[in-house]
Amino acid sequence: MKRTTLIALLTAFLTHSTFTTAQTSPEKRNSVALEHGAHRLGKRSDTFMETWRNYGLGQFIHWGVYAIPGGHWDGKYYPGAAEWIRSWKEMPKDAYDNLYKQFDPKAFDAGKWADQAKDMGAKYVIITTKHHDGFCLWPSKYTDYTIAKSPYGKDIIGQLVEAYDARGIDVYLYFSIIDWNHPGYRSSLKDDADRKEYETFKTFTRNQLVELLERYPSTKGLWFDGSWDKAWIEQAAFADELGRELRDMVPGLIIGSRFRADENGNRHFDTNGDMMGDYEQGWERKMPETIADTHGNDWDCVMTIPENQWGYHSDWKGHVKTGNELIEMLVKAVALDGNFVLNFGPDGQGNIRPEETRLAAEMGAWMDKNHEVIYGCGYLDWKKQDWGYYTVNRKTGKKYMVVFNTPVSGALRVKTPSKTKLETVYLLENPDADIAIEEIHRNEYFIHYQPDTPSDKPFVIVMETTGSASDEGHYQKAKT
Ligand code: H79
Repeated sequence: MKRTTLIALLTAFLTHSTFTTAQTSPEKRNSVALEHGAHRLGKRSDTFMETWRNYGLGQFIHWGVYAIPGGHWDGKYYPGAAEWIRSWKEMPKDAYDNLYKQFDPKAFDAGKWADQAKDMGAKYVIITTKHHDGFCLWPSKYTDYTIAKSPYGKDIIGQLVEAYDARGIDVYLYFSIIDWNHPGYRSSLKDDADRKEYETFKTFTRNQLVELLERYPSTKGLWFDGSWDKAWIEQAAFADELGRELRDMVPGLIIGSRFRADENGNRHFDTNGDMMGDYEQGWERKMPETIADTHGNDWDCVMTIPENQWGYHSDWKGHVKTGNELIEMLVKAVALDGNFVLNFGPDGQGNIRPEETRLAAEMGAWMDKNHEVIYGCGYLDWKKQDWGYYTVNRKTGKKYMVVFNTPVSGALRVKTPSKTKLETVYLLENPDADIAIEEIHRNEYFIHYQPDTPSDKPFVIVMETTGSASDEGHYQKAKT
Protein backbone atom coordinates (compact mmCIF):
# COMPACT_ATOMS: atom_id res chain seq x y z
CA MET A 1 0.00 0.00 0.00
CA LYS A 2 1.28 3.44 -0.87
CA ARG A 3 2.32 5.52 2.15
CA THR A 4 -0.10 8.34 1.26
CA THR A 5 -2.99 5.90 1.01
CA LEU A 6 -2.14 4.46 4.39
CA ILE A 7 -2.00 7.93 5.92
CA ALA A 8 -5.31 8.83 4.29
CA LEU A 9 -6.90 5.67 5.65
CA LEU A 10 -5.49 6.25 9.12
CA THR A 11 -6.67 9.85 9.08
CA ALA A 12 -10.12 8.79 7.98
CA PHE A 13 -10.27 6.20 10.75
CA LEU A 14 -9.06 8.62 13.43
CA THR A 15 -11.32 11.40 12.25
CA HIS A 16 -14.28 9.08 12.20
CA SER A 17 -13.61 7.76 15.66
CA THR A 18 -13.09 11.25 17.04
CA PHE A 19 -16.47 12.35 15.84
CA THR A 20 -18.71 9.40 16.19
CA THR A 21 -17.39 6.77 18.55
CA ALA A 22 -18.47 6.68 22.14
CA GLN A 23 -15.48 6.53 24.43
CA THR A 24 -15.43 4.94 27.82
CA SER A 25 -15.46 7.36 30.67
CA PRO A 26 -12.13 7.78 32.43
CA GLU A 27 -13.97 7.89 35.74
CA LYS A 28 -16.03 5.25 37.44
CA ARG A 29 -19.60 6.32 37.14
CA ASN A 30 -23.07 4.95 37.21
CA SER A 31 -24.34 4.90 33.70
CA VAL A 32 -26.96 3.15 31.66
CA ALA A 33 -26.32 1.89 28.15
CA LEU A 34 -27.72 4.27 25.58
CA GLU A 35 -27.95 3.86 21.85
CA HIS A 36 -28.70 7.51 21.20
CA GLY A 37 -26.97 9.29 24.04
CA ALA A 38 -23.68 11.18 23.87
CA HIS A 39 -21.23 9.68 21.38
CA ARG A 40 -18.22 11.27 22.99
CA LEU A 41 -17.21 12.33 26.48
CA GLY A 42 -15.23 15.51 26.93
CA LYS A 43 -14.34 18.12 24.36
CA ARG A 44 -13.70 17.47 20.69
CA SER A 45 -10.00 17.90 20.05
CA ASP A 46 -9.90 18.21 16.25
CA THR A 47 -8.78 21.37 14.43
CA PHE A 48 -12.32 22.28 13.30
CA MET A 49 -13.49 22.46 16.88
CA GLU A 50 -10.31 24.22 17.94
CA THR A 51 -11.09 26.91 15.40
CA TRP A 52 -14.62 27.19 16.78
CA ARG A 53 -13.33 27.43 20.35
CA ASN A 54 -10.98 30.25 19.42
CA TYR A 55 -13.54 32.49 17.64
CA GLY A 56 -14.54 34.40 20.77
CA LEU A 57 -17.03 36.61 18.97
CA GLY A 58 -19.76 35.73 16.50
CA GLN A 59 -22.72 37.39 14.84
CA PHE A 60 -26.26 36.02 14.66
CA ILE A 61 -28.63 37.13 11.91
CA HIS A 62 -32.40 36.68 12.16
CA TRP A 63 -34.03 37.55 8.91
CA GLY A 64 -37.27 36.47 7.32
CA VAL A 65 -40.73 37.69 6.36
CA TYR A 66 -41.42 38.63 10.00
CA ALA A 67 -39.19 41.65 9.28
CA ILE A 68 -42.03 43.12 7.17
CA PRO A 69 -44.61 43.57 9.97
CA GLY A 70 -41.70 44.34 12.32
CA GLY A 71 -43.69 43.58 15.48
CA HIS A 72 -46.90 45.38 14.45
CA TRP A 73 -50.11 44.34 12.78
CA ASP A 74 -53.15 46.39 11.95
CA GLY A 75 -51.84 49.29 14.02
CA LYS A 76 -51.34 47.09 17.09
CA TYR A 77 -48.08 46.53 18.91
CA TYR A 78 -46.95 42.93 19.40
CA PRO A 79 -45.13 42.63 22.73
CA GLY A 80 -43.48 39.27 21.99
CA ALA A 81 -40.39 38.48 19.96
CA ALA A 82 -40.97 39.85 16.43
CA GLU A 83 -40.17 36.54 14.70
CA TRP A 84 -43.03 34.95 16.70
CA ILE A 85 -45.73 37.35 15.49
CA ARG A 86 -47.44 34.62 13.48
CA SER A 87 -48.42 32.91 16.75
CA TRP A 88 -50.15 36.07 18.04
CA LYS A 89 -53.95 35.95 18.26
CA GLU A 90 -54.15 39.35 16.53
CA MET A 91 -52.19 38.10 13.53
CA PRO A 92 -54.30 36.41 10.83
CA LYS A 93 -52.34 33.33 9.77
CA ASP A 94 -53.38 33.72 6.19
CA ALA A 95 -52.07 37.28 6.05
CA TYR A 96 -48.78 36.16 7.53
CA ASP A 97 -48.41 33.26 5.13
CA ASN A 98 -48.81 35.69 2.22
CA LEU A 99 -46.26 38.21 3.42
CA TYR A 100 -43.61 36.61 1.22
CA LYS A 101 -45.40 38.11 -1.76
CA GLN A 102 -44.16 41.48 -0.53
CA PHE A 103 -40.65 40.37 0.37
CA ASP A 104 -38.48 42.52 -1.86
CA PRO A 105 -35.56 43.88 0.18
CA LYS A 106 -34.21 46.49 -2.19
CA ALA A 107 -31.48 47.63 0.20
CA PHE A 108 -30.08 44.14 0.84
CA ASP A 109 -26.34 44.03 0.28
CA ALA A 110 -24.65 40.91 1.64
CA GLY A 111 -21.21 42.53 1.33
CA LYS A 112 -22.30 45.45 3.50
CA TRP A 113 -23.52 43.14 6.28
CA ALA A 114 -20.35 41.08 6.11
CA ASP A 115 -18.16 44.22 6.18
CA GLN A 116 -19.95 45.37 9.30
CA ALA A 117 -19.51 41.96 10.97
CA LYS A 118 -15.83 42.00 10.05
CA ASP A 119 -15.37 45.51 11.48
CA MET A 120 -17.07 44.40 14.68
CA GLY A 121 -14.54 41.61 15.00
CA ALA A 122 -16.86 38.64 14.42
CA LYS A 123 -15.08 35.44 13.41
CA TYR A 124 -18.26 33.52 12.62
CA VAL A 125 -21.85 34.12 11.68
CA ILE A 126 -25.03 32.12 12.29
CA ILE A 127 -27.72 32.83 9.69
CA THR A 128 -31.40 31.86 9.83
CA THR A 129 -32.01 29.74 6.75
CA LYS A 130 -35.55 29.11 7.97
CA HIS A 131 -37.22 30.12 11.22
CA HIS A 132 -40.31 28.55 12.84
CA ASP A 133 -42.59 30.05 10.16
CA GLY A 134 -40.95 27.76 7.61
CA PHE A 135 -40.03 30.46 5.10
CA CYS A 136 -36.78 29.51 3.36
CA LEU A 137 -34.19 32.15 2.49
CA TRP A 138 -32.75 29.72 -0.05
CA PRO A 139 -34.62 28.34 -3.07
CA SER A 140 -35.39 24.94 -1.57
CA LYS A 141 -36.68 22.45 -4.09
CA TYR A 142 -38.77 20.72 -1.41
CA THR A 143 -41.29 23.50 -0.81
CA ASP A 144 -42.75 26.50 -2.60
CA TYR A 145 -42.54 28.61 0.51
CA THR A 146 -39.15 30.11 -0.35
CA ILE A 147 -37.38 33.23 -1.48
CA ALA A 148 -37.64 31.97 -5.07
CA LYS A 149 -41.38 32.68 -4.99
CA SER A 150 -41.00 36.18 -3.53
CA PRO A 151 -40.66 39.28 -5.75
CA TYR A 152 -37.01 39.39 -4.69
CA GLY A 153 -36.42 35.95 -6.14
CA LYS A 154 -32.67 35.58 -5.56
CA ASP A 155 -30.95 33.20 -3.16
CA ILE A 156 -30.20 35.13 0.03
CA ILE A 157 -28.29 32.38 1.82
CA GLY A 158 -26.02 31.94 -1.20
CA GLN A 159 -25.15 35.64 -1.25
CA LEU A 160 -24.48 35.73 2.47
CA VAL A 161 -22.32 32.60 2.41
CA GLU A 162 -20.25 34.05 -0.43
CA ALA A 163 -19.86 37.46 1.22
CA TYR A 164 -18.91 36.13 4.66
CA ASP A 165 -16.63 33.43 3.20
CA ALA A 166 -14.84 36.10 1.18
CA ARG A 167 -14.07 38.03 4.36
CA GLY A 168 -12.85 34.98 6.26
CA ILE A 169 -15.89 34.80 8.55
CA ASP A 170 -17.01 31.19 9.06
CA VAL A 171 -20.65 30.47 8.26
CA TYR A 172 -23.04 28.42 10.41
CA LEU A 173 -26.58 27.78 9.31
CA TYR A 174 -29.48 28.22 11.73
CA PHE A 175 -32.28 25.74 11.04
CA SER A 176 -35.60 25.50 12.88
CA ILE A 177 -37.04 22.03 13.36
CA ILE A 178 -40.42 23.68 14.06
CA ASP A 179 -42.02 24.47 10.68
CA TRP A 180 -45.48 26.03 10.82
CA ASN A 181 -45.79 25.86 7.05
CA HIS A 182 -45.23 22.19 6.30
CA PRO A 183 -48.46 20.15 6.14
CA GLY A 184 -46.84 17.17 7.89
CA TYR A 185 -45.46 19.19 10.77
CA ARG A 186 -46.89 18.41 14.23
CA SER A 187 -45.74 19.57 17.64
CA SER A 188 -47.04 16.35 19.16
CA LEU A 189 -48.26 13.06 17.74
CA LYS A 190 -51.67 12.08 19.06
CA ASP A 191 -52.63 9.22 16.79
CA ASP A 192 -51.57 7.11 13.81
CA ALA A 193 -52.75 9.73 11.36
CA ASP A 194 -50.39 12.26 12.97
CA ARG A 195 -47.58 9.74 12.89
CA LYS A 196 -48.12 9.09 9.21
CA GLU A 197 -48.11 12.79 8.40
CA TYR A 198 -45.04 13.36 10.52
CA GLU A 199 -43.09 10.82 8.46
CA THR A 200 -43.43 13.15 5.47
CA PHE A 201 -42.15 15.99 7.63
CA LYS A 202 -39.14 13.96 8.76
CA THR A 203 -38.22 13.18 5.16
CA PHE A 204 -38.69 16.85 4.26
CA THR A 205 -36.46 17.96 7.16
CA ARG A 206 -33.74 15.52 6.16
CA ASN A 207 -33.95 16.56 2.51
CA GLN A 208 -33.69 20.24 3.33
CA LEU A 209 -30.65 19.75 5.54
CA VAL A 210 -28.88 17.64 2.93
CA GLU A 211 -29.82 20.25 0.34
CA LEU A 212 -28.33 23.06 2.44
CA LEU A 213 -25.01 21.27 2.92
CA GLU A 214 -24.88 20.36 -0.77
CA ARG A 215 -25.61 23.91 -1.86
CA TYR A 216 -23.28 25.56 0.69
CA PRO A 217 -20.41 23.13 1.23
CA SER A 218 -18.29 25.73 3.03
CA THR A 219 -20.76 25.57 5.95
CA LYS A 220 -18.88 24.93 9.18
CA GLY A 221 -21.82 23.90 11.31
CA LEU A 222 -25.56 23.81 11.91
CA TRP A 223 -27.30 25.73 14.69
CA PHE A 224 -30.57 23.93 15.43
CA ASP A 225 -33.55 25.50 17.13
CA GLY A 226 -37.19 24.59 17.82
CA SER A 227 -36.21 21.04 18.73
CA TRP A 228 -38.24 20.96 21.95
CA ASP A 229 -41.47 19.62 20.43
CA LYS A 230 -42.70 16.34 21.88
CA ALA A 231 -43.01 15.00 18.33
CA TRP A 232 -39.31 15.66 17.60
CA ILE A 233 -38.13 14.42 21.00
CA GLU A 234 -39.65 11.03 20.14
CA GLN A 235 -37.42 10.78 17.05
CA ALA A 236 -34.16 9.96 18.87
CA ALA A 237 -33.09 7.21 16.46
CA PHE A 238 -34.01 9.18 13.36
CA ALA A 239 -32.30 12.36 14.53
CA ASP A 240 -29.19 10.49 15.62
CA GLU A 241 -28.92 8.85 12.20
CA LEU A 242 -29.58 12.17 10.47
CA GLY A 243 -26.82 13.79 12.49
CA ARG A 244 -24.44 11.04 11.38
CA GLU A 245 -25.44 11.51 7.75
CA LEU A 246 -24.86 15.28 7.91
CA ARG A 247 -21.51 14.85 9.65
CA ASP A 248 -20.45 12.43 6.95
CA MET A 249 -21.20 15.08 4.33
CA VAL A 250 -19.00 17.82 5.77
CA PRO A 251 -15.76 16.91 7.55
CA GLY A 252 -15.63 18.47 11.00
CA LEU A 253 -19.24 19.71 10.91
CA ILE A 254 -20.19 21.31 14.23
CA ILE A 255 -23.60 20.70 15.80
CA GLY A 256 -24.58 21.86 19.27
CA SER A 257 -26.56 20.15 21.99
CA ARG A 258 -29.96 21.46 20.86
CA PHE A 259 -30.37 19.08 17.92
CA ARG A 260 -31.67 15.83 19.32
CA ALA A 261 -32.89 13.98 22.36
CA ASP A 262 -31.77 10.57 23.60
CA GLU A 263 -34.11 7.55 23.62
CA ASN A 264 -35.50 8.59 27.01
CA GLY A 265 -36.41 12.06 25.82
CA ASN A 266 -33.54 13.87 27.54
CA ARG A 267 -32.32 16.91 25.68
CA HIS A 268 -28.88 18.60 25.69
CA PHE A 269 -27.65 16.14 28.34
CA ASP A 270 -28.46 12.47 27.99
CA THR A 271 -29.82 10.10 30.65
CA ASN A 272 -26.30 9.78 32.08
CA GLY A 273 -25.83 13.54 32.20
CA ASP A 274 -23.40 13.60 29.27
CA MET A 275 -23.72 16.38 26.73
CA MET A 276 -24.97 15.37 23.29
CA GLY A 277 -23.36 17.30 20.45
CA ASP A 278 -20.22 19.36 20.18
CA TYR A 279 -20.96 22.24 22.52
CA GLU A 280 -23.61 23.26 25.02
CA GLN A 281 -26.27 25.23 23.24
CA GLY A 282 -28.46 26.13 26.20
CA TRP A 283 -27.06 29.59 26.95
CA GLU A 284 -29.66 31.68 25.17
CA ARG A 285 -29.97 35.24 26.54
CA LYS A 286 -28.21 34.07 29.69
CA MET A 287 -24.66 33.24 30.69
CA PRO A 288 -22.88 30.97 33.14
CA GLU A 289 -21.68 32.73 36.29
CA THR A 290 -18.77 30.46 37.09
CA ILE A 291 -16.65 27.90 35.30
CA ALA A 292 -18.43 25.17 37.28
CA ASP A 293 -21.67 26.16 35.53
CA THR A 294 -20.10 25.18 32.19
CA HIS A 295 -19.32 21.60 33.34
CA GLY A 296 -16.09 21.84 31.39
CA ASN A 297 -17.96 21.86 28.09
CA ASP A 298 -17.57 24.10 25.09
CA TRP A 299 -20.48 26.53 24.88
CA ASP A 300 -21.84 29.55 23.07
CA CYS A 301 -24.03 32.34 24.38
CA VAL A 302 -26.45 33.86 21.90
CA MET A 303 -27.62 37.32 22.95
CA THR A 304 -30.15 39.90 21.85
CA ILE A 305 -29.50 43.65 22.09
CA PRO A 306 -32.94 44.43 23.54
CA GLU A 307 -34.45 42.09 26.12
CA ASN A 308 -35.92 39.53 23.72
CA GLN A 309 -36.07 40.54 20.05
CA TRP A 310 -34.32 38.46 17.42
CA GLY A 311 -36.14 39.37 14.23
CA TYR A 312 -36.73 43.02 13.35
CA HIS A 313 -39.11 44.82 15.69
CA SER A 314 -39.52 48.47 14.73
CA ASP A 315 -40.25 49.49 18.30
CA TRP A 316 -37.77 48.24 20.88
CA LYS A 317 -39.26 48.71 24.32
CA GLY A 318 -37.50 48.20 27.63
CA HIS A 319 -33.79 48.09 28.25
CA VAL A 320 -31.46 48.14 25.27
CA LYS A 321 -27.98 46.89 26.11
CA THR A 322 -25.11 49.36 25.92
CA GLY A 323 -21.78 48.82 24.20
CA ASN A 324 -20.01 48.34 27.52
CA GLU A 325 -22.56 45.75 28.65
CA LEU A 326 -22.04 43.80 25.46
CA ILE A 327 -18.26 44.04 25.69
CA GLU A 328 -18.48 42.75 29.26
CA MET A 329 -20.61 39.79 28.13
CA LEU A 330 -18.08 39.03 25.41
CA VAL A 331 -15.13 39.13 27.81
CA LYS A 332 -17.01 37.14 30.42
CA ALA A 333 -17.87 34.46 27.84
CA VAL A 334 -14.25 34.12 26.76
CA ALA A 335 -13.08 34.16 30.39
CA LEU A 336 -15.38 31.18 31.00
CA ASP A 337 -14.24 29.31 27.87
CA GLY A 338 -17.23 30.16 25.66
CA ASN A 339 -18.09 32.16 22.56
CA PHE A 340 -20.33 35.22 22.51
CA VAL A 341 -22.76 35.62 19.60
CA LEU A 342 -24.53 38.94 19.17
CA ASN A 343 -27.82 39.04 17.27
CA PHE A 344 -28.81 41.40 14.47
CA GLY A 345 -32.32 41.65 13.02
CA PRO A 346 -32.30 43.52 9.69
CA ASP A 347 -35.51 45.22 8.54
CA GLY A 348 -37.78 44.24 5.66
CA GLN A 349 -35.73 46.25 3.18
CA GLY A 350 -32.46 44.62 4.19
CA ASN A 351 -31.13 47.49 6.31
CA ILE A 352 -29.38 46.85 9.58
CA ARG A 353 -30.96 49.29 12.02
CA PRO A 354 -28.94 52.31 13.20
CA GLU A 355 -28.88 51.18 16.88
CA GLU A 356 -27.26 47.88 15.86
CA THR A 357 -24.83 49.61 13.52
CA ARG A 358 -23.74 51.97 16.30
CA LEU A 359 -23.20 49.14 18.78
CA ALA A 360 -21.32 47.04 16.23
CA ALA A 361 -19.01 50.01 15.62
CA GLU A 362 -18.51 50.53 19.36
CA MET A 363 -17.60 46.89 19.87
CA GLY A 364 -15.41 46.98 16.77
CA ALA A 365 -13.47 50.00 18.06
CA TRP A 366 -12.80 48.17 21.33
CA MET A 367 -11.90 44.94 19.51
CA ASP A 368 -9.51 46.84 17.26
CA LYS A 369 -7.35 47.72 20.27
CA ASN A 370 -7.99 44.71 22.48
CA HIS A 371 -8.78 41.72 20.27
CA GLU A 372 -5.76 39.80 21.54
CA VAL A 373 -7.57 39.19 24.86
CA ILE A 374 -10.43 37.54 22.91
CA TYR A 375 -9.17 35.54 19.93
CA GLY A 376 -7.61 32.22 20.89
CA CYS A 377 -8.21 32.96 24.57
CA GLY A 378 -10.02 31.15 27.35
CA TYR A 379 -10.30 30.52 31.07
CA LEU A 380 -7.41 31.24 33.44
CA ASP A 381 -7.73 29.20 36.62
CA TRP A 382 -6.96 32.06 39.02
CA LYS A 383 -9.31 33.35 41.68
CA LYS A 384 -11.69 35.82 40.09
CA GLN A 385 -11.53 39.39 41.41
CA ASP A 386 -14.14 42.14 41.44
CA TRP A 387 -12.38 44.45 38.96
CA GLY A 388 -13.19 42.19 35.98
CA TYR A 389 -11.96 39.09 34.17
CA TYR A 390 -8.80 37.20 33.38
CA THR A 391 -8.25 35.60 30.01
CA VAL A 392 -5.29 33.59 28.76
CA ASN A 393 -4.12 32.79 25.26
CA ARG A 394 -4.46 29.04 24.87
CA LYS A 395 -1.37 28.74 22.68
CA THR A 396 1.10 31.27 24.05
CA GLY A 397 -0.05 31.31 27.68
CA LYS A 398 -0.06 35.15 27.61
CA LYS A 399 -2.28 36.38 30.45
CA TYR A 400 -4.57 39.36 30.62
CA MET A 401 -6.65 41.32 33.10
CA VAL A 402 -9.64 43.04 31.54
CA VAL A 403 -10.63 45.77 33.97
CA PHE A 404 -14.26 46.92 34.05
CA ASN A 405 -14.49 48.28 37.60
CA THR A 406 -11.55 50.35 38.75
CA PRO A 407 -11.46 50.48 42.58
CA VAL A 408 -11.37 53.99 44.08
CA SER A 409 -8.08 53.00 45.74
CA GLY A 410 -6.55 52.36 42.34
CA ALA A 411 -5.29 49.02 43.70
CA LEU A 412 -6.27 45.93 41.73
CA ARG A 413 -5.93 42.71 43.68
CA VAL A 414 -4.38 39.66 42.02
CA LYS A 415 -4.03 36.25 43.65
CA THR A 416 -1.82 33.78 41.88
CA PRO A 417 -1.64 30.00 42.24
CA SER A 418 0.92 28.74 44.74
CA LYS A 419 3.90 28.30 42.43
CA THR A 420 3.25 31.31 40.22
CA LYS A 421 4.93 34.66 40.76
CA LEU A 422 3.70 37.88 39.18
CA GLU A 423 6.78 39.57 37.73
CA THR A 424 5.74 42.35 35.37
CA VAL A 425 2.57 44.12 34.33
CA TYR A 426 1.91 46.68 31.64
CA LEU A 427 -1.03 48.35 29.93
CA LEU A 428 -1.82 46.75 26.59
CA GLU A 429 -2.67 50.10 25.03
CA ASN A 430 0.23 52.00 26.52
CA PRO A 431 3.12 49.85 27.73
CA ASP A 432 4.92 52.96 29.05
CA ALA A 433 2.11 53.97 31.40
CA ASP A 434 2.86 54.28 35.12
CA ILE A 435 1.85 51.02 36.76
CA ALA A 436 3.37 49.13 39.69
CA ILE A 437 3.15 45.78 41.43
CA GLU A 438 3.12 45.56 45.21
CA GLU A 439 3.48 42.10 46.73
CA ILE A 440 1.27 42.07 49.81
CA HIS A 441 1.67 38.40 50.70
CA ARG A 442 3.01 35.37 48.98
CA ASN A 443 0.80 34.86 45.88
CA GLU A 444 -1.13 38.05 46.54
CA TYR A 445 -0.49 41.39 44.90
CA PHE A 446 -1.86 44.87 44.40
CA ILE A 447 -1.42 46.40 41.00
CA HIS A 448 -1.38 50.17 41.43
CA TYR A 449 -2.70 52.08 38.50
CA GLN A 450 -4.47 55.43 38.38
CA PRO A 451 -5.37 56.51 34.85
CA ASP A 452 -4.87 60.25 34.23
CA THR A 453 -8.31 60.46 32.72
CA PRO A 454 -10.82 57.81 33.81
CA SER A 455 -11.52 55.51 30.93
CA ASP A 456 -15.08 55.02 29.70
CA LYS A 457 -14.08 51.65 28.28
CA PRO A 458 -12.67 48.52 29.89
CA PHE A 459 -8.88 48.40 29.63
CA VAL A 460 -6.35 45.59 29.56
CA ILE A 461 -3.32 44.85 31.70
CA VAL A 462 -0.88 42.23 30.47
CA MET A 463 0.73 40.05 33.15
CA GLU A 464 4.05 38.29 32.99
CA THR A 465 4.70 35.51 35.45
CA THR A 466 7.34 32.98 36.40
CA GLY A 467 6.88 29.65 38.08
CA SER A 468 5.25 26.36 37.46
CA ALA A 469 3.34 26.04 34.25
CA SER A 470 1.42 23.18 35.82
CA ASP A 471 -0.46 25.23 38.37
CA GLU A 472 -1.25 28.09 36.06
CA GLY A 473 -2.42 25.79 33.34
CA HIS A 474 -5.56 26.08 31.34
CA TYR A 475 -8.71 24.76 32.94
CA GLN A 476 -9.46 21.17 32.07
CA LYS A 477 -12.07 19.90 34.43
CA ALA A 478 -14.89 21.68 36.21
CA LYS A 479 -14.82 21.55 39.97
CA THR A 480 -18.41 20.56 40.59
O1 H79 B 1 -34.68 32.27 17.15
C1 H79 B 1 -34.74 32.85 18.41
C2 H79 B 1 -36.06 32.63 19.07
O2 H79 B 1 -37.16 32.94 18.23
C3 H79 B 1 -36.03 31.16 19.42
N1 H79 B 1 -34.61 30.91 19.63
C4 H79 B 1 -33.86 32.11 19.40
C5 H79 B 1 -32.45 31.85 18.91
C6 H79 B 1 -36.78 30.93 20.65
N2 H79 B 1 -36.46 31.43 21.82
N3 H79 B 1 -37.30 31.02 22.73
N4 H79 B 1 -38.12 30.26 22.13
C7 H79 B 1 -37.86 30.18 20.84
C8 H79 B 1 -39.12 29.60 22.89
C9 H79 B 1 -40.41 30.28 22.75
C10 H79 B 1 -40.91 31.06 23.74
C11 H79 B 1 -42.22 31.61 23.65
FE1 H79 B 1 -42.92 33.42 23.26
C12 H79 B 1 -42.95 32.05 24.75
C13 H79 B 1 -43.06 31.57 22.52
C14 H79 B 1 -44.34 32.05 22.91
C15 H79 B 1 -44.28 32.35 24.29
C16 H79 B 1 -41.39 34.72 23.42
C17 H79 B 1 -42.50 35.25 24.04
C18 H79 B 1 -41.75 34.53 22.07
C19 H79 B 1 -43.05 34.93 21.92
C20 H79 B 1 -43.51 35.38 23.13
